[in-house]
Amino acid sequence: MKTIFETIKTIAFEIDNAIKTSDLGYSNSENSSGEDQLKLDVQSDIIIEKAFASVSVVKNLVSEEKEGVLELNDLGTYTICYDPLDGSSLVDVNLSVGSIFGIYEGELKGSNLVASAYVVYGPRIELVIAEHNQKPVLYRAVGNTFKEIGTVTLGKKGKLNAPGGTQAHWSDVHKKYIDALFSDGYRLRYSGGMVPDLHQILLKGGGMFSYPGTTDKPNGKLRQLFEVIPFAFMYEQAGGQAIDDKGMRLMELVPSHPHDTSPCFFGSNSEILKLKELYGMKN
Ligand code: P6P
Repeated sequence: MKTIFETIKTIAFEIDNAIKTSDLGYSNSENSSGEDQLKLDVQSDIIIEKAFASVSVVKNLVSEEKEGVLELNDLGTYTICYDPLDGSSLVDVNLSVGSIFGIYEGELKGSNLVASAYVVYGPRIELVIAEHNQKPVLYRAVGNTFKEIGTVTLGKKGKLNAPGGTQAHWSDVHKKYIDALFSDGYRLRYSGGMVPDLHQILLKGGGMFSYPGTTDKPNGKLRQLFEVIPFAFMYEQAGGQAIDDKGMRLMELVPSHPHDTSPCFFGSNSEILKLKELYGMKN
């Protein structure tokens, strides 16, 4: 596992350099979710694939930018599901973006997640790694290495509200929930980049990030294997919760297809409790 984390550190510097030096135009292709691919999406995906090709414990790769499962090492142990550059369209307005990694052993489902990691490409490059039975650990790039900063913990209640999805397509109960948070004094913090938006709530010690099912996207937008489950693990290990719109832990998801999505709520305990109350979920 250490080799995987060290490889992610190398990947982080290479993708950060690509962000700063590459062409921001669109490639003439789409990803598996039918989204136009930026050249930077494709380039970041290639960087990651090349980096893990030489890591013997990595058996397979599943990428947001590719359809199926890429077999790397038959004798490997782990499958890494990743979003190489989440929120890449924000690069051309100079906002932060990120890479997300879910490390699985065996069948690709939440309960088989062994560890997760994400990188934030912002004013600084930051990396957070979560493993079982310990708090997530924050690292910060200093020169050409990563310095360990400390652990990440969510408090009981926060002040930040990151409401995703098109508001015109929210359900009445979801609008009621979001309005209740704002009436309680929460501040809007939403950039449209899942990684920096969730990173901010983690580092500020609490709040709610939501991307619900909507009338235009009933199963939400965020992908289970390489966005939702890795961050669900992060939030649970930090002392918070991560559930879907039925109240099920996102760590219990069993995708039927590598690109399946799920409605998702990530938050500290107070915000999740209020969600369950308003949505009428069993506690
Ligand atoms: P919306 C970026 O495209 C992304 O996949 C996530 O990073 C982000 O949280 C979400 O979509 C934003 O979606 O519909 O709120 O613009």
